[in-house]
Amino acid sequence: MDIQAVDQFAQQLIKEAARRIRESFSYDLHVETKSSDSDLVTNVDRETELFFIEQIKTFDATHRILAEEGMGEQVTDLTGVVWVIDPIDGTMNFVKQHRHFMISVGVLVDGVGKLGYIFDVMREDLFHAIAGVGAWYNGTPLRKLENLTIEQSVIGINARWVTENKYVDYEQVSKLVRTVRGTRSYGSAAMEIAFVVSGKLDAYMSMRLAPWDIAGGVIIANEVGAVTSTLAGEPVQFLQSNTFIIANPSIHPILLDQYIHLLPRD
Ligand code: 2AM
Ligand code: CA
Ligand code: CA
Ligand code: CA
Repeated sequence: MDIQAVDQFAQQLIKEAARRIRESFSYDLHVETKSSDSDLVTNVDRETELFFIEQIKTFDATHRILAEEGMGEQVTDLTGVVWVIDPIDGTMNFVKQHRHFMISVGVLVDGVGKLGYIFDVMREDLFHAIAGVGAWYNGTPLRKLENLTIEQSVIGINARWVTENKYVDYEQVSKLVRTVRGTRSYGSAAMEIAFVVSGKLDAYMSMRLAPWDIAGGVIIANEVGAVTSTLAGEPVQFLQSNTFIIANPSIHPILLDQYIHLLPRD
């Protein structure tokens, strides 16, 4: 695969998809719920995903696409070139706030992340990386993350973490919330990951994320030294949903060892 050519194509494609999403505000949005009242999808999520699939297949018919709304083919292995795409990450923000939603794209070759993109559709801000080459924010190189303490950290965390839940001991998380400098919750996993790789947040954690929420971000994270794993400290997988944490390397082990105590699962 010609990485430079795919990178150029991907950047143009993402910007064009974003332009179409911005235009969609001028026509009717059809909002439906999926697994629950908080799990939303719109015609624009689906249309954007279809646009990606058509354009990628025209670029190279051998490339496969794993995307949230399932408009592509079934992808059950990662051989060859696989694009892992979330056409709109933060659909609730898209519907309610008309901002704070991302396009997230990761390009894998034989299961290894090669190109990663997170694009803020309304701000037209691009975070991207080429594995082994570097990572950029709107063309400016992102720097390696600097060490800091838990007390100096600002952490992306959802309010559910400090209520009773089936994943973690919430009293330990409450202790973390009282220890850190601040907490934030943005409602788009890709946006929070983009903030960690650019040092605007020092960690972000989620009890359940799918491959398309994290693929682009994990590839960018590797280039700046941000550590990604499941909450059990295992490597993240691109074919299944799991718990997720991304953090500055100086606090990742402390978060897992001292503050995130997984509850036994049946
Ligand atoms: P989405 O907007 O693409 O659905 C919201 O807190 C974040 O979690 C968003 O990034 C959202 O992505 C993601 N999310 C929402 N529901 C989810 C689910 N059932 N499984 C995994 N991720 C989910
Ligand atoms: Ca969704
Ligand atoms: Ca998502
Ligand atoms: Ca989505």
